[in-house]
Amino acid sequence: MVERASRTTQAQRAMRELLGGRQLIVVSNREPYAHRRGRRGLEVESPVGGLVAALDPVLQATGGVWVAWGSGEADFEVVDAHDCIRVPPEAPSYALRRVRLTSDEVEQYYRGYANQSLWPLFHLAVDKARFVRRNWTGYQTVNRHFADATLSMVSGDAVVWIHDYHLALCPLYLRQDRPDLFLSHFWHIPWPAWDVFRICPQSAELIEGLLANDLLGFHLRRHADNFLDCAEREMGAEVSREEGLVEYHGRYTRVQAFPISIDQDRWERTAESQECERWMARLRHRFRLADRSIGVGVDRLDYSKGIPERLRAIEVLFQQAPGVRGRFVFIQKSEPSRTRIKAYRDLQSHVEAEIERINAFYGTETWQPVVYIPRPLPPAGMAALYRMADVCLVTSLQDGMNLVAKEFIASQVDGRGVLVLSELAGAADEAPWSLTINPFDSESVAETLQRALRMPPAERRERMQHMRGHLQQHDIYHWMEQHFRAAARLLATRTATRSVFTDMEEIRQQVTARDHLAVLVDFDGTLAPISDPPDDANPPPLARAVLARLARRPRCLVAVISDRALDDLRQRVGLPGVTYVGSHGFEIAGPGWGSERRQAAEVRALIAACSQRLRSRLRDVQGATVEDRGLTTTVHHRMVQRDQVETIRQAVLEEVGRVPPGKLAIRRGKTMLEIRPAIDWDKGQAALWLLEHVLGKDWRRRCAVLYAGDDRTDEDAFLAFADDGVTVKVGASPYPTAARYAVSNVAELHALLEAIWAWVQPPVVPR
Ligand code: GDG
Repeated sequence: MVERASRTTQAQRAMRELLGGRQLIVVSNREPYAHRRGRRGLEVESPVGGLVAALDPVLQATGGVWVAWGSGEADFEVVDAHDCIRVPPEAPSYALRRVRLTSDEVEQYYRGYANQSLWPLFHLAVDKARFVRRNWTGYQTVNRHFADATLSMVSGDAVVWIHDYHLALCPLYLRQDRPDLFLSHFWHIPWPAWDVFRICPQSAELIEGLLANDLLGFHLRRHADNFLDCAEREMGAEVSREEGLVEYHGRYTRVQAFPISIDQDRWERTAESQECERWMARLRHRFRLADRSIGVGVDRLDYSKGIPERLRAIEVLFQQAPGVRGRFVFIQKSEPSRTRIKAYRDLQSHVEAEIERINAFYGTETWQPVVYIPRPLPPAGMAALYRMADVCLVTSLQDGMNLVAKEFIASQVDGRGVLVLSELAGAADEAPWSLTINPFDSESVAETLQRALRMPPAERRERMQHMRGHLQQHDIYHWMEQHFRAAARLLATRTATRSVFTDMEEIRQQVTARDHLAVLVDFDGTLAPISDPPDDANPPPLARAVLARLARRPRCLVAVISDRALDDLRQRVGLPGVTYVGSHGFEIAGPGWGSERRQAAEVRALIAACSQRLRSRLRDVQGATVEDRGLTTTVHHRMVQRDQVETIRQAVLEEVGRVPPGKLAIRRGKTMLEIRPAIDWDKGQAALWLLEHVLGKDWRRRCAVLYAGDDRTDEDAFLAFADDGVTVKVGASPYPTAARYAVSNVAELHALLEAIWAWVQPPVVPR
């Protein structure tokens, strides 16, 4: 329990720090607590979803506000005159502001526009999408209600975090009233390509609404890219794909991917509990599972989850492999969802009829092939299903992420289950250790199921171990921290960047204020002019000279930080006394303590071994190339025949599989697979590590810092020193920068370094 508490506390602390005293307001359609009239009088219900589980403790710590539709039938019996109630009921610590909606509004905004226009269109179920003017009007009205409710709760400086496709217009309405608010929005479903999106008659209005945000998050980079495309084509907005930035009417929106996750720790503990074991025994007995292999599917009953397609594949399995009959039971856990919409009612009857048909046709006296559980199960019951499963089958036809896949991984404490995962679900991008399928191809899904059922225990365990390692590092708290860090970075860009030369006196005071001085500079574009080819880049003699003088001064730490490899960097600068930070901070060597970070050395060795083995394994695959860059290795398959790509993928998985879990990650590109260290590390973190390593934990008290850089990767360092460093952006910025000062070019930076030298050089002592 200790570990769990500390994970939550850690996240709470990080969030509080990143908010920097600002008020946090979360806005979502669903509320974290609903009041209902039950048998025992008023009852409070909390939805089981991951978002509430993650954000509730944060709001409890920061004491913010949650704005949501008051959907419980007794919700407005318990609120105050402002429609607010303090929650959680047992220890009130933040305000829940409930939005009142009439039944017509719910019909038009929620059931109508959100769930019968946007949801189907964005999940490529174009034939199910209906666009009714009345629903659109209702959507606008309700988005205004949400904006008004939010505005009524703002006090001072606030960070507003809006959720999902129900509230696309809310940011615009907020912005119109309060241009100064920091608005962030997370979109939980996919964003389709422009050709699909433009089917929506209100496409321009939706984009305009979302471009009022400062930060817009999607699960995946490709969803973010689709949005950027739409913003460019639909609105003629200025888009930088590389930076993930849109400029529209003089405002910037950063568009970024943040793959959502689950409270891994909570699921794991539930799965390990005795209550879960009791549930496993109960389910085994109740459904006569005996020692049969078990398959599990868990979904809201939604057409995007591919449940009929899944049942079809199971039937094909029984036909393809008659030996499986009697020995395999598939459990489908699905609570009906959105039942007031016809498409959902039709789906429900269809799924029920299919299950009945399969059971009648294939079942025997003693064996029911498919078990359907529509009634609610408590968390321990859900964890029991996941834990006892030999296979979890996720067949989404389109899915933003899919949390079920992650819940299964977290609950697999015995490591015996196999995840069979649709490549059309966002989760597939993060789970190279699953068996991926195309849910539209029932034959091959059935074959994959067979493969999963036959998979040797050692391979199952190994695959599961890798997936669990990844999930441990990428849980819901990691997701939130990433989000808040991005927000903090953007908030820092709001302070206007000033030219160095108008503020020389202020800078002088800052760099001379402490005993020690750290001069940290990026290489390409900062110390050395950008050159093409990059191989020609070298610092001009004057820049080298001033850096050398600074490096010789006592109590002055001079470091050059770059994405170049350490040796390359050292060679180009070639000055003694300078610390070199290469590969974005993975490798660091300083005078007198010249050693790279242990982690980097270890990873480098692992990657080198992987590359070597891959080279020899892929020797006969025509067109495959392995490019070893030291800390990353890329296997290119652009020139490889299609039927050979799977061989390459398998080889990469196996080779990375030899490495202890949690050390290396695989990134899948369109025509390549990249193997890289599974660690979050950037120039900011590297610089902080360096200062602490050289000067000790209390370095902030003892050392003034100047950090200069010219590109996006330097923004992390600008943020790291936002409060008390002199941060200098070199060159014009195509995006808002977190640096406090700017110089126009490399030469101006050198002039600044000369000025600093003049301020800090030891006075000449007369003889
Ligand atoms: C949207 C996006 C994205 C399902 N059936 C039952 C049940 N569940 C729980 C699961 C899981 C949750 O519902 C479903 O989460 P998903 O992520 O799979 O799907 P959506 O509801 O469509 O969520 C999705 C997500 O937002 C987060 O951003 O991943 O892509 O579509 O937690 O356990 N829970 C219980 N009984 C059920 O029958 N108790």
